[in-house]
Amino acid sequence: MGSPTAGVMFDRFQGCLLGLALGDALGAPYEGGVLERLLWRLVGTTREGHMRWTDDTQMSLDLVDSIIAIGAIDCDDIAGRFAAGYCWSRGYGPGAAKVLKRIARGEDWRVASRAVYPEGSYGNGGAMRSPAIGLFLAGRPEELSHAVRQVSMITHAHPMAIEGALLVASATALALVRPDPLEIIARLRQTARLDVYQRKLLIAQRWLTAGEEPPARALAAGLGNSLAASDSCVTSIYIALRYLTQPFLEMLRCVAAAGGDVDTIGAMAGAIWGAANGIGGLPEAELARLEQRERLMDAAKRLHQSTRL
Ligand code: AR6
Ligand code: MG
Repeated sequence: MGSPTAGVMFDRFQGCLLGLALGDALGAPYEGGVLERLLWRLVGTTREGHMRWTDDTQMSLDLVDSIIAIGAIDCDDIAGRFAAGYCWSRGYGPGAAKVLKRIARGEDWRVASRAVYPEGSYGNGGAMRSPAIGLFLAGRPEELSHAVRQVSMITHAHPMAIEGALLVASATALALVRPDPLEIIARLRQTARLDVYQRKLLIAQRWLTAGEEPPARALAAGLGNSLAASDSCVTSIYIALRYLTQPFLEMLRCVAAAGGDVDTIGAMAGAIWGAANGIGGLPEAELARLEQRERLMDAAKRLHQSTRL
């Protein structure tokens, strides 16, 4: 199998960012308790009638805009863009919202990121934006690992958040060039260091190898579905790989059935699925209802141009 051409890569970059935004926007109505769902019914649609996405997509766009502007990973610039992009109605996690408000007031991100939790946040907020780094540094695993760590630290300095972000970024980078589920999961098992990730990746590998899909409840119990990175990153990776050759909306049905942090699990799974299948694989009717579709497509185009892929 030869390397994908630049045209195929371009299609996959767009698939990744649009897949992330679509998984996010389609998952958002299912997230949280009764109050959160009621609130999303009020703010989840734009004036033009388009589906809004949440902080997952906003922070991914902030990150891509920074990479395009600088041509490299610059955490001070990224932190400034994260803070400027903050908007309460995008559903940011409570800890992340506080960190971003501190940065907006002029606090150094190195201080702000430890202000809420001294060991840093272990939420999945570092992982949900990491597919963009997977695209930018695909094929360069050492640079990827370093960049993911740095960018996660801006808001999510906890080792669990950082390793979750690395796994999601690596899965994206691997799906982009060689979308073979068993190969990807084997490579991720070599990457994982923390016990919780080693254990969950082994479960995911067994399920993928056996070709069996556990009932939604067993999936959530085995891999997790909460907003902790250790409870949603492997879940997203497993679902994306399990459904890699099936329709995008079938994959999202599985995400919704597993429950919990549906928008972020949908965003991460959507990004990995999209990196493998390209924008052509995404459902047209849903894409047409997505807010700022042109902006996302343009960001993917310019991010692709900034690489040699
Ligand atoms: N100690 C105790 N609790 C913690 C810690 C810690 N070190 N770290 C995180 N938590 P946050 P996110 C708990 O706020 O990861 C949005 O919908 C704590 O309850 O950093 O950016 C996003 O789209 C904290 O509020 O948010 C994601 O789906 C929570 O974990 C999701 O929320 C989340 O950490 C998480 O976003
Ligand atoms: Mg979200």
